[in-house]
Amino acid sequence: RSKKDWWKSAVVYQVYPRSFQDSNGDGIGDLRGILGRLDHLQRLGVDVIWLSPIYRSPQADNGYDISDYEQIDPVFGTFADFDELLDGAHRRGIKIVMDLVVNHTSDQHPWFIESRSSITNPKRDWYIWRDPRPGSTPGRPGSEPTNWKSFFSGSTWELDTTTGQYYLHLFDRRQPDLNWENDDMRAAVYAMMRRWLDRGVDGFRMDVINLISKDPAYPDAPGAFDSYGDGFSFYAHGPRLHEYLQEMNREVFAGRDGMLTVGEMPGVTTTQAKAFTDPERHELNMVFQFEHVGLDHGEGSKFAHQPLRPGDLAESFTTWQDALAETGWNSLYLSNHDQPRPVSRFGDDETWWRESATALATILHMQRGTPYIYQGEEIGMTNHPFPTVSSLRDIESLNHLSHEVDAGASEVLVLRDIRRIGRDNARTPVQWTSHPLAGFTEGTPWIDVNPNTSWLNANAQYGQPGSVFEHYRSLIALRHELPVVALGSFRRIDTDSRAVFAFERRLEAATLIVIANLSSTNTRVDLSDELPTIWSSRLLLSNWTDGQASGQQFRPWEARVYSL
Ligand code: ISL
Ligand code: CA
Repeated sequence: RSKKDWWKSAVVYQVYPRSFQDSNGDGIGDLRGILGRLDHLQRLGVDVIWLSPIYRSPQADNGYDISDYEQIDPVFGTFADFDELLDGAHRRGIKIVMDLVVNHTSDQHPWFIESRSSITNPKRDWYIWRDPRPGSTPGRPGSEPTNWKSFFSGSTWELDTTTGQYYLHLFDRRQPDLNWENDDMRAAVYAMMRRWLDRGVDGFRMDVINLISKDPAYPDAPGAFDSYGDGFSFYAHGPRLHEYLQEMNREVFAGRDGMLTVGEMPGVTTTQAKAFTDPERHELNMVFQFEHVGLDHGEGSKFAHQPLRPGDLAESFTTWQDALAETGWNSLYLSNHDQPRPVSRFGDDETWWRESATALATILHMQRGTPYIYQGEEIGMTNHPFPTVSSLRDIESLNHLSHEVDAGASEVLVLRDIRRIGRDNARTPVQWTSHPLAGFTEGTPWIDVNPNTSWLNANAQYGQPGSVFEHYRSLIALRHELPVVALGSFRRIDTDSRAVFAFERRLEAATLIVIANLSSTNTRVDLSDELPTIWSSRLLLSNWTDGQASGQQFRPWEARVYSL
């Protein structure tokens, strides 16, 4: 195994600091809280922590709105706390990768405060300013420079009355987009990144990095005049994206070994992902693609629902495994801080909670690529039954709610959609204990704890054979022990059932066969043509731990890994 490509055999764990562990009773997770839980991560066996933003921020989008890239937000702690955490992680052999949010800043960042102060300010061009549409009344819907719809509802443009121009914000109006066309701005970002690497961090997860280069013509999206249209094809994957990533490589990463880079790329295609992660091009180690987390999105909005069909998930995973088989590298994930909980979304969190959580983990961790575990996923945390709109915290959900209600929708129905797909599902506190506050805080948590912490918590799972936690631990250990898990080739094996995901992994003399029943009913798996002797092969791992695995009969969500 080459040391240079260490990240190919690594498992990454995402910490969303606000919801991980509070150490001082203010109800908000913090750096000292993470420090106190490093034993959990070491026990799980992960190699890397990806730390969601801890920089100074007004917290409009929980830290994805940064007002100072080089300070720690006081709510999370101090630089002394940060250095202690970095050191504590490194002493345990765990690296730390920082979140890098440079498509936009907070509107409270000094760069933006300067930029908005006058048209002639030297930082004016660090953001994206445009005149109102000619002949329109500035401030009125329809006078925005383009008709693009924001990720967080409404227009992507906000009128700034100081100068009468609009600024672009693909996300909330408090998250103005940086202008990557500006050389000085890019140089400032690279210098900031170098200072973090000098401090000892091990790489970056780059927030919406495929949005930093926009179509310089700023065309309208096709669509009705008075409603906002989908401008994605104009603001994503712009003409200079590859150039910027290569420049960043030269300016920031050249001469530094052992770094990990992963670019978050909503809407990225397999062809594009292959190019971004082709080592010859010196851009990124891997990207987060979004295909499988869009399978249940309806037309036009994530809040519109389209039920998953059996086999959809397996088909999508297979597409990506096949596409990046020769060139490039996949990241693998079931969830993150923007997604609902996978056991509730893809599994069966009522009848087959443990079985479906472990089956989903098995099919993910047995693929080729670098797996990412989102905090709480390793104990099978579920969606939260948000009872009322007052229990919601997420800016995306709250903006969506107010836009829909203004447009005449029923609050009850909007809340139903948010409960299913909203980001707050991922953001309830990690459930460490059975105490009503889950061991997360001794104060008032900033967002409610899921009441199921009474039985669903880490303490109840440590050392318990077959628990979700112990299953994740086994999967990670298997990846570290057997090079075939991280590096082997992937080949899907067809069976006659849509609910079954079966595949082969192969590296030199080693062959693994993974078979999972991704449904809540008993299923027969017929492999008599392809692998007639499979049922007498060595069973390496199973999520039904009763030792009763019986050949081709698969019980609900039964997942097995055989070694040939
Ligand atoms: O959450 C999503 C689904 O609605 C995504 O569209 C998400 O907004 C997109 O993946 C970008 O996410 C990243 O940038 C956002 C931030 O709010 C997210 O938390 C972050 O992961 C803006 O910085
Ligand atoms: Ca705290």
